[in-house]
Amino acid sequence: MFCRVVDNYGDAAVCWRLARELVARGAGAVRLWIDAPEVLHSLCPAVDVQAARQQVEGVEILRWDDAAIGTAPWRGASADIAVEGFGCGLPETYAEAMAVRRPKSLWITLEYLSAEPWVASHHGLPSPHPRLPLARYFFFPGFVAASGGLIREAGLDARRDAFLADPQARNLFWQARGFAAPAPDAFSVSLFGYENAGVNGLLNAWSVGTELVIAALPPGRLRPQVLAHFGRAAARDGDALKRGSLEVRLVPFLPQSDYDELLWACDWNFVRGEDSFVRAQWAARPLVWHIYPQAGQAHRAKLDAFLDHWCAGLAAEPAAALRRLWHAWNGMDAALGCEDGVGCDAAWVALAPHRPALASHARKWKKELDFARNLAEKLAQFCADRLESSAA
Ligand code: TRH
Repeated sequence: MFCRVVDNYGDAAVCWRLARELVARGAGAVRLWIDAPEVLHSLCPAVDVQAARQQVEGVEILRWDDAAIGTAPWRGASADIAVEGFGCGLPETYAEAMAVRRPKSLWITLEYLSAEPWVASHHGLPSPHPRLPLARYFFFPGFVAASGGLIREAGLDARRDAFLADPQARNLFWQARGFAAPAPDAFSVSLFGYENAGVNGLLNAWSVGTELVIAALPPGRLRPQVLAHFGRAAARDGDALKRGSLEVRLVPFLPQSDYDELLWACDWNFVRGEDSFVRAQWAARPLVWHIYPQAGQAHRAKLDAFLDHWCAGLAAEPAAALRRLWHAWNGMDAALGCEDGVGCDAAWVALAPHRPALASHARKWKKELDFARNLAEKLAQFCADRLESSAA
């Protein structure tokens, strides 16, 4: 598996999750080439940022740089399957080694997750290499049976259920980050996103309500704006910022598995990108997605396509309230020609009466996704079928 970190955590997060999942499912030995092991280290502290080569959780991790490519152990001995994460390309020498290998090896281009209808017809299509005689295919994650599915490890539900059934586990989660567990009648929310003009409105709405709102804020691109909202230039993990009915808790950046616990510990989750977006769905809680902005506003169709799926079967009013909040949070307001010209504060207030309906729908949505086959399983099967037919 090859991974180049373009920005943020998502590229590394998805490749790392898939690599571990393939190992856990016994799909074979997995070697992950990554150009920024320091990003992986943030997600998994056991990863040594200095090591050129290491074994973590059953995955062989190699630093991907030009020098390493020149002396790579796979020269002339490429793997059965090469997975290219998010169109990052494969090293030329590697592709050449794949082309002459017998039996032939397979090149999988792992694409971005989307709920758009075209995914079903594009998933699994061949993508002939312009120069080399290589079998290369697109693999699209997705929410429908005809897509590549979603990454989910075996035992995730059991881990979540055990956490939720054990109040002590919840207490320990908060205490380890320097806070007491929120009172049972408080509303807790996690706040992971990019810079966002809507955050002031949201914080205002939470601070003037009658219910106590606990917002857990990890470090990152949104944090400076939240600090500015409280008139703070700097703050540290473990600090709490309070105004009216709102308490913002500055939580540290958590290892990936602990981030799941944050999602489970909160009533609602604001997430972004790709991997946190999927994990919030497995958490079976309502979510607000800050989608990764794309050139030409291409992300807007992607966001609406997902909303269409998520809201299917949901009553019209909660669906409209949720749609309005997602649009406001993503800046898809009247100024951009979108019908929902409300700010996040008004959108949140309008949504409040629908929270119980949205919470129960989130559980229903998660159950529906349970029927979708796991991405790692689908990928392994897809590759086995192609390798078998090329050998025949
Ligand atoms: O970080 P992201 O925004 O990632 C991306 C990249 O921008 C990428 O270029 C783009 O292609 C992709 O989005 C769509 O968001 P994402 O995908 O949610 O990845 C964040 C990961 O960080 C996810 O695995 C959850 C994890 N995480 C932790 O492990 N601990 C934490 O405390 C937090 C807040 C997140």
